Amino acid sequence: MCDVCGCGTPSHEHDHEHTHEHENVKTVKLEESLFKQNDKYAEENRKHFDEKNLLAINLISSPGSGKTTLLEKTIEKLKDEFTIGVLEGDIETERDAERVRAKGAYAVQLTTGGACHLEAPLVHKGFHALEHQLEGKELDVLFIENVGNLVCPSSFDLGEHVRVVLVSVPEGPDKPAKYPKAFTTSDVFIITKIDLLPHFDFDVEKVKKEALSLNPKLKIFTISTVTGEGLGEWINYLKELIKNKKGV
Ligand SMILES: Nc1nc2c(ncn2[C@@H]2O[C@H](COP(=O)(O)OP(=O)(O)OP(=O)(O)O)[C@@H](O)[C@H]2O)c(=O)[nH]1
Ligand SMILES: [Mg+2]
Repeated sequence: MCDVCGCGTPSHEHDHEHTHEHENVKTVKLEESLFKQNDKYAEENRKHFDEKNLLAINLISSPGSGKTTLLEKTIEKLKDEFTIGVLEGDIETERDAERVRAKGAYAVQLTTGGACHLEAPLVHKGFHALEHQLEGKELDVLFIENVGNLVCPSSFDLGEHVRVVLVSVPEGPDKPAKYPKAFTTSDVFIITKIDLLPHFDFDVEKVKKEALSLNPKLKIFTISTVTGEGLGEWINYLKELIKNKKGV
């Protein structure tokens, strides 16, 4: 069960009618304290990353939008120049961590056991576990792949420097309008699977415009990991950010 949004909680059925104001009050207080606890850890994480001149990037999207595939391609392109760490958030399995390890990144799988988003304390723990793998090396960049979900991850600061939201062409053009918080809290928006544009009714310019109307500061990329289109711009952008963070 997800502690915050309660997904997976059995439904609260009655054969009588009454309100639950007392329960609502408790829920609000619990949520406030969970967010406070999360923010405290997020700040600690960010401080820790800053001390190490390490760039941290949080990737959020619906399941299957192409987060791990983009990471695989990104690692291939950056691994000769930079030391890369990945924290892989999933409800179950080690599969995504195995995929990125196979490309040359250090990786730790964070399994939430049901929760639909990552929280800062788990990232804190995962980062220390990752440091144990490094054998004296220093990471240059840390990617955090959030649990596939376009709603809850937007509410949790993990201590990242850059938040990236991805939407794939088959998901449809209405995602910015329907899930605005994912866009208002992100720095970068990537439209993925653009090789599939000929098969879907997806007007890229209209989607970009809608996303920018929610957040004019969004940096936007359009990428296909199949054809490689747009990958170069993304890689150049990352290289610049990593170098700035390292101060070189
Ligand atoms: N056609 C096409 N398929 C893609 C592209 N990128 C990823 N895919 C496919 O999309 C599917 C899901 O990709 P993943 O990278 O596993 O997606 P994800 O966002 O990591 O999924 P979760 O971790 O489950 O949330 C896979 O079958 C990929 O091969 C792309 O650019 N074009
Ligand atoms: Mg994945």
